[in-house]
Amino acid sequence: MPLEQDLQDVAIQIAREAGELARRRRSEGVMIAATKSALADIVTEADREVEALIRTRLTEQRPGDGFLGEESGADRKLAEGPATGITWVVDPIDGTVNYAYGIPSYAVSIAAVTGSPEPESWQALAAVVFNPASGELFHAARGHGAWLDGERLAVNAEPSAAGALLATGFGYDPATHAGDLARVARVMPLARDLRRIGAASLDLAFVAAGRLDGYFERGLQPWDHAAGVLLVTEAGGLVGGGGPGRTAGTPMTVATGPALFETLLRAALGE
Ligand code: LIP
Repeated sequence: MPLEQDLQDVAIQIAREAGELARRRRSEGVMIAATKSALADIVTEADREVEALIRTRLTEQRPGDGFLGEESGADRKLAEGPATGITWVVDPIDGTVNYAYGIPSYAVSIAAVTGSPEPESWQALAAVVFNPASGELFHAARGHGAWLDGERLAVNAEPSAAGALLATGFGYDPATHAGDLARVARVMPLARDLRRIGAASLDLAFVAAGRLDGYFERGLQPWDHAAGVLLVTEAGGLVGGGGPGRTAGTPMTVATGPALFETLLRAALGE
């Protein structure tokens, strides 16, 4: 079996177990453990517990790989470069605020990347985005397509004449909101409507599935977009942003079908 598909299978199995734990903890009641970059940037006990489970399973099944997780950061191996050249980039519960409020739009996001652990230069080989509340598991292996429940996914080639159905998000730092709202005002002329789903991994999965024509957001961290980006590109979409060489990353992430890409990227970047 090609490495990409082997890694995808490992990620699918672990995402299912991790998602089940997240869903169970949700039903038992959510404990806020701490706040991070801002008062609104919360971490729950479940975020930490689910990440620890994923890390344990990966160490059991893929001992030589590196790990970059939202809640536990990079491990020692990253600095030296993982023996296998593979790094797992993990967001245990993407959409933590949705999770805390009981909105069933959150996901376990797991990606296997190779090359340097910098989003600008890594190459994603396998990806899983699993929403345990809906039971939907989106997955992709590089060169083998993006899938949901056995259906091959494809982005919308171009939006309808009514305009594009777009999604976006806002960071936790209130000081960034005015700029984000100005960006929305620049983009709205392209849109038939806007969605704020609250989890970048699901926004990207929905672009891959053709449920959205496009998505744009400033301020994403590597674990927010690592898996979703491979879903979009394996579904025939384009991803870019404000990073070096217009790569996706914290400055800006844009994902759409081919027809809308340049227009949305320019509007999002204010070019
Ligand atoms: C969230 C992203 C979302 C963004 C939020 C937050 P988290 O990630 O998925 O797109 O708008 O500000 O970054 O914190 O739930 O893992």
